[in-house]
Amino acid sequence: MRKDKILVIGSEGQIGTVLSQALRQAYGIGGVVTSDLNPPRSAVIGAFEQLNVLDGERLFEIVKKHKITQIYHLAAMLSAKGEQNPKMAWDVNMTGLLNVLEVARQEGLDKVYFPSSIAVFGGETPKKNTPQHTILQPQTMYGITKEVGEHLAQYYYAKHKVDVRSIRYPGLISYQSMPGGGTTDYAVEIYHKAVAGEPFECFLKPETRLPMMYMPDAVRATLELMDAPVEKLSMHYGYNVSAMSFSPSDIATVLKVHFPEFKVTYKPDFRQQIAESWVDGMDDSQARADWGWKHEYDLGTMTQDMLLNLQKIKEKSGAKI
Ligand code: NAD
Ligand code: AKB
Repeated sequence: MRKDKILVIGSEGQIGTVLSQALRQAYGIGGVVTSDLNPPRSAVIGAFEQLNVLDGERLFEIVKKHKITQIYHLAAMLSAKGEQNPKMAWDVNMTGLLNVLEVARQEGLDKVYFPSSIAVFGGETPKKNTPQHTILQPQTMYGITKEVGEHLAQYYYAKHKVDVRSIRYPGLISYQSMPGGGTTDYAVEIYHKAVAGEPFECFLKPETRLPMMYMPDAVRATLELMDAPVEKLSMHYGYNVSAMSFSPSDIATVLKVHFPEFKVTYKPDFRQQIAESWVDGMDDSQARADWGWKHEYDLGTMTQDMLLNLQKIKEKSGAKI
């Protein structure tokens, strides 16, 4: 087992639920402390600390108490919730990150992980095969906080030698946990509805293509980036990573092969405009060259795995999922 001591902030969310488990496998139960604003939804294996990341003093206390050496900072307000409360999105996403970077600087932590997003793109950003280094004109408060967060990460590395690492995740799809208020959430909900035998009303137009990734690829990307020797990394802000791009109608077509009766209707809302400001797919050659990133899952293989696991959960619970 490795000697690092990890703190996961935002461990009860869509990514935190799965990433914390993977980290415990790598670092041991005693090597990982999970934390969230909300109490844990199920029995926690290992140490858990309730934490509002805006409370810098409490964050310092936890880092000292557990002798933390690395932080995975996942707490944030995502794109759709962020547009409903932009001031709060700025506070949570920016002050939260600044508190994490300050504790890392002052306590001399080894590494920090800060997830960025395709939400940094918008406006004049090239939509197809979006380059690593390009125009960033985010159109949401969430995207603005991710772009500024990337600058802060690079600044803390250059100025204070805080080893911050970051990935621009596409929309993430998982069966273990539900998404927390983003624009790509439909791509998780649609699987749940199909398996439950219920119709699905999509909040995006059928032809809206977005970059997406299956959670096992996202977790592996995160761990591989965090494990990469620092001298291999050409930057300390968001790496583009790609796996697949699809639209609601593409995924509906694939699901209808498995559930011929499955009904999907479309009622676009304010999230349509957010989705239209994002890109279609990213050029991730820098991540591939620097730390050997390579995706595994496409829409077909992800769908097989999602359906298998959701069916198992449904059978186990004996109820609707
Ligand atoms: P989520 O909304 O599912 O989870 C976020 C967690 O943070 C929640 O458990 C919430 O309770 C917690 N939290 C919120 N405010 C907090 C605070 N003040 N203090 C402590 N905890 C707080 O989000 P997620 O999908 O797991 O995303 C994690 C990170 O990855 C975020 O930074 C997000 O921007 C980024 N990301 C996610 C996706 C995706 O598709 N899920 C894509 C791109 C980037
Ligand atoms: C969202 O839709 O807000 C997130 C993201 C792509 O950052 N899933």
